[in-house]
Amino acid sequence: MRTALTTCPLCEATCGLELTIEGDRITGVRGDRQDAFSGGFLCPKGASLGALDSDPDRLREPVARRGGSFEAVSWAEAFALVDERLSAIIGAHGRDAVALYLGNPTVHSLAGGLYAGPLRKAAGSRNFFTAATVDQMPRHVASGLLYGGIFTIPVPDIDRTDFLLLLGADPFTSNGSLWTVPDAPGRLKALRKRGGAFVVVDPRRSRTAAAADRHLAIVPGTDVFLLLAMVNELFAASLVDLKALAGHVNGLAGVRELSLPFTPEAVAARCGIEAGEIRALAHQLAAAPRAAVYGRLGTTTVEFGTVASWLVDVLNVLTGNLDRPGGAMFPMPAHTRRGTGSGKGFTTGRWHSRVRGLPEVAGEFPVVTLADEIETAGPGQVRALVTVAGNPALSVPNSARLDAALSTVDFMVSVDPYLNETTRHADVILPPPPPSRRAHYDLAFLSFTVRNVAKYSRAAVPLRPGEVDEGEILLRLTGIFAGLGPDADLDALVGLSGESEYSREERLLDAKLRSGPYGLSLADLLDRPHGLDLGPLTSRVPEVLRTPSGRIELCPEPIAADVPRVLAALREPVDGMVLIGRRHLRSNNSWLHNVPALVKGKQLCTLLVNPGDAERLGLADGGTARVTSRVGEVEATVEVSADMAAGVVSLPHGWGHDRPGTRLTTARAHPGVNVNLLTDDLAVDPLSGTAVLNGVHVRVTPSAAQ
Ligand SMILES: Nc1nc2c(c(=O)[nH]1)N[C@H]1C(S)=C(S)[C@@H](COP(=O)(O)OP(=O)(O)OC[C@H]3O[C@@H](n4cnc5c(=O)[nH]c(N)nc54)[C@H](O)[C@@H]3O)O[C@H]1N2
Ligand SMILES: Nc1nc2c(c(=O)[nH]1)N[C@H]1C(S)=C(S)[C@@H](COP(=O)(O)OP(=O)(O)OC[C@H]3O[C@@H](n4cnc5c(=O)[nH]c(N)nc54)[C@H](O)[C@@H]3O)O[C@H]1N2
Ligand code: SF4
Ligand SMILES: [Mo]
Repeated sequence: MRTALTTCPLCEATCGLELTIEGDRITGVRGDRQDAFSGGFLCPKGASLGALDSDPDRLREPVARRGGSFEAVSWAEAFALVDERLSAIIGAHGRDAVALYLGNPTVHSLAGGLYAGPLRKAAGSRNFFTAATVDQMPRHVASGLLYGGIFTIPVPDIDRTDFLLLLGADPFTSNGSLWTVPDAPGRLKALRKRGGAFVVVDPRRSRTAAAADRHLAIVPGTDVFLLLAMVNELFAASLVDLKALAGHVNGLAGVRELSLPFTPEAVAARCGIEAGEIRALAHQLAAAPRAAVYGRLGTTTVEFGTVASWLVDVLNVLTGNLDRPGGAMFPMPAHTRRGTGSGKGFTTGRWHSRVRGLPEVAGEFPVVTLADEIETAGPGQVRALVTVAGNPALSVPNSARLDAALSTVDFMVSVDPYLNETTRHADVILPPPPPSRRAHYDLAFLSFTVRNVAKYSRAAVPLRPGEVDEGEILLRLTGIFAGLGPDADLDALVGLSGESEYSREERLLDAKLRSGPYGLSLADLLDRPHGLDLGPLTSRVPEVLRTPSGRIELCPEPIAADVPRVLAALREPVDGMVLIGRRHLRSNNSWLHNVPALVKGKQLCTLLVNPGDAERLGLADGGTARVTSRVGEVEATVEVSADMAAGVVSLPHGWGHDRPGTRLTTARAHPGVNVNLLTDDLAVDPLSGTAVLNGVHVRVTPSAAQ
């Protein structure tokens, strides 16, 4: 029995873990009290990492479809098959005939962080999709336009702020997103304890809203109006004060102009928030010594996701809170280079999707159009698919259609540890080893931390015979795409030569750290297994900017051009029920439902309905409701809850584990229903191509089966 330190790879909070290891199994998980960043915080998901790690349903070797079922094959056979089939399809139909989907856990692994780029480049296909377009792409577009870099994303400096306005985010449950903030609940409580306050805007009284100083139950999809009205009020009441940013911002007058029609009175009824309340909120934000506005899924996966994401930062700029301690700040990760203060800027639409003509954004197409590209014949049709760490059959809108489309591709390969709703369509599944047997450094999430920190952990347990590291799997696929076959020189693929005591990933990370702002090396991190604290966030404007002007472009043209659409929507009449999503502390997207400890007890996948609506619609707690949208219908268990605003129902995503042909023993016994049978693949935020997952029009009736 021994202990090993690592970082939890499950959500974005990057909690330090102390694992108890017996033989080669994790038999205990504790929060690492000495972790330089998380200080011992742990949630139920992290606590069950051992069960997840040794899940008997996890694939231990590659499988290939033979006839109607999957058979184990050797790695050599698996890669040879992938090479043969992908090369043939590329040879006959070109590179765009192979689509890639990279799912959420890609950004939670060092291998994914290092090799997704080379893989994508070698694939050379325009049919490139990721989870970003069912998640945060509006945030990237807003940052690209404002600052010139899509990863230039400010995070609330939670430990030093006096006031936080959180919209469409539930960090008590999600533990933060694009905001790496281990123990978000503890830090929010500490904010109140030192005399600060936080306000939550959410159609549901989430756990975060329940703990807040104030909860504003907004109508789904209307944050954009609320935020514009706050901007309007800041100008009207002469509360705009850029402070230190004054010499660094273009477009202030344009922003004022855009906000003019959106007075608090004009938006109040549409948002379900009184004009006086909106004014008070703007004044509270302006008056706070140090404050930050933050928006997440409820502001991104909505009809006006990009405009709303932009407005979050506009409010931070107008109140002088961007880039100052206690405001919304830009972290300085140890593995990225310092900026130069200007750059090429950011554009979208450099090419367009074949079927729907949707613009490319950050080199990808909206994943809502993957089914179109598979189904529609003609040159450039998608005939093969590679999925890495993704379960789009559950995660993507109108998933009945996508699920059917997946069964028609000529060849599909999935890098995934499970035979699940998506990978059941694959011809070959390549399973990576479990978390205990891989090294960890958070290339993605260490860029959004509330303090500058760095931490590297080697694998807690060596690979078992026959296991292949995820880095090697991804590079073998890269070699195949590059036309070098399954046995390419993997070091050469990533520009390495010669011998080293370090692994390939360690060498690449070491190089990044050495050219980073702190001049660290891998050895420095190996010396600090609990992580290295590099201090509080510091101001980075203008160095962080990559706009051609070297200034913050506060009123970018593409955004200004979308505001008339916002104004038109403000004037549209609205009625009927709308559907929103939610998360649960014991669930993580689509793939933790096979862990018994996380699904036991009260059912997690329920339709939350406000008591008044339940009575009016004839729905009983524990009964079944039929929910119908433009694209489909589901029958869901009703949970009557005063937490829901009237007219709004909520279903979580990632459920619907009742599909045949999966190997998910526990999840199948707790299937839930798939909310993405209701969400609409035609509904997107046009600037980012991001799906509208919150604010879906539905009809709710008692189930006939009742
Ligand atoms: N209606 C609705 N839909 C949503 C959302 C919503 O709020 N509402 N949320 C959206 C968001 S924010 C996201 S991020 C997406 C997530 O959706 P996806 O990108 O599809 O990701 P997951 O559901 O997390 O599925 C993860 C997959 O990766 C596999 N996996 C786990 N660990 C590893 C690993 O280490 N390596 C590899 N190769 N595979 C691994 C799992 O078995 C699983 O198949 O869902 C989106 N869909
Ligand atoms: N436990 C757990 N943690 C997770 C995940 C998980 O599945 N489970 N997933 C991870 C991933 S991939 C992500 S992207 C993050 C997401 O992180 P968050 O965005 O913090 O997570 P959500 O719980 O989806 O919070 C979104 C909130 O927006 C509200 N909302 C819905 N529509 C609207 C709207 O129109 N306006 C406003 N203002 N609010 C609205 C919902 O009621 C919900 O409370 O969480 C990450 N962490
Ligand atoms: S909060 Fe996130 S990172 Fe921390 S233990 Fe839970 S799942 Fe892991
Ligand atoms: Mo996400």
